Amino acid sequence: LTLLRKAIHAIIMGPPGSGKGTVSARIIRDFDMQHLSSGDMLRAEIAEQSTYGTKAKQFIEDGKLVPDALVVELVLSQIQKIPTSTSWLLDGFPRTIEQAETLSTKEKIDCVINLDVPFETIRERLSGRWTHLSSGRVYNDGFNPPKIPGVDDLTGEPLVQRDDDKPETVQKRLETYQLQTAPLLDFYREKGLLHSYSGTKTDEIWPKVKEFLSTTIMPHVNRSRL
Ligand code: G5P
Ligand code: MG
Repeated sequence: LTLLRKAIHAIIMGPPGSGKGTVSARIIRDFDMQHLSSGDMLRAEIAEQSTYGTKAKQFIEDGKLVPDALVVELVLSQIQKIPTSTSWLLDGFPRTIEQAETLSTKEKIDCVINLDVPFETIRERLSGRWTHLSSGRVYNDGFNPPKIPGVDDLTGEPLVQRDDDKPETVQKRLETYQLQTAPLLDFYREKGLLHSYSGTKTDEIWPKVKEFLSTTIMPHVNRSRL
């Protein structure tokens, strides 16, 4: 089966805890796309104690954004490693108008998926989140618990609670989002790229995202369930 298809460049946006990681995992399961999460990249840099990581750590712990120059360099260098024929999905980047403008000078963006989830729902969720740091896989006590508590399903490695999931840091992250990232919605709406999905449950949002993407990208054969 050979199909002529063009690589798609997509962005997934939404407040902290809106389900970007969860929806991204479903997207890459069902579609041929590479997932690039700026948060996962930064946490990997911190774990390696690299120069980037050392600079970024305190901002993340304070619920603030890491400076634009640092994140832009990190994310663009990862995008440049992806073959031009491969579709990609950016998660958590861009997060400021300046980041979006720099990105648009380097890469063409085809669509922006926005997860519009109420802050109240988010505060509840993040207190029960468990993360496998090296892969970025996320679990939740109620919603999708790991098979064995505290252990990643695929690797058997331990799960951790992110340092920035403390309630006071979550509140700060939501404020940062409102102030610095929400204005991006208009930026992409004006370009006609924004596809926004509102709800309190990923299982209700996901079928709509999937339907939209199916009009743009070929799903994997026989894997499009769940
Ligand atoms: P991150 O890593 O990008 P955030 O804050 O944008 O972090 P986060 O917290 O990773 O976003 P998410 O990916 O949107 O959230 O959500 P998720 O992990 O999939 O879901 C959250 C929880 O809810 C999980 O436990 C999941 O299982 C559960 N869940 C999902 N759906 C449901 C549901 O329907 N029901 C229930 N009950 N639960 C559900 O960025 C971290 C930091 O890095 C820096 C910043 O400091 C940032 O704060 N950073 C940047 N700084 C500057 N510029 C950038 N571009 C930066 N990118 C990262
Ligand atoms: Mg995430």
